[in-house]
Amino acid sequence: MEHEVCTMIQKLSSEDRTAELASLHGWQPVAGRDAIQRQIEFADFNEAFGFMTRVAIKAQEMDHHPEWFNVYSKVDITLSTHEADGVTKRDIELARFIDSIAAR
Ligand code: H2B
Repeated sequence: MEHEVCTMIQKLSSEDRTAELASLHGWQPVAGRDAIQRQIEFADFNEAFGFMTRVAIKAQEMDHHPEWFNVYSKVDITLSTHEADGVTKRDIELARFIDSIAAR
């Protein structure tokens, strides 16, 4: 393994994770799991689903997908990198995109 190039995506260190979280909008660590979560409320279902559609297109482009739950105008999003079993820069990139399109 010593001479093998490592292509596995790495979990962020807890220092990096804390710093990245502070630069995001409204994201919280998930209790009992290495993941981050944000809940966003929109005006109605139409706004929420429009947002989800934009995130879905981005997720497909990135090949990195959210875990999410929607009830009417609320969308609950959890980001984690399954292959790393934790938060990686891919989650931060997707979170930044989400923040950039979510109404503040
Ligand atoms: N999304 C997330 N959140 N984590 C992953 O590890 C992941 C993914 N892996 N989307 C991708 C797809 C992988 O399963 C495919 C085969 O590239």
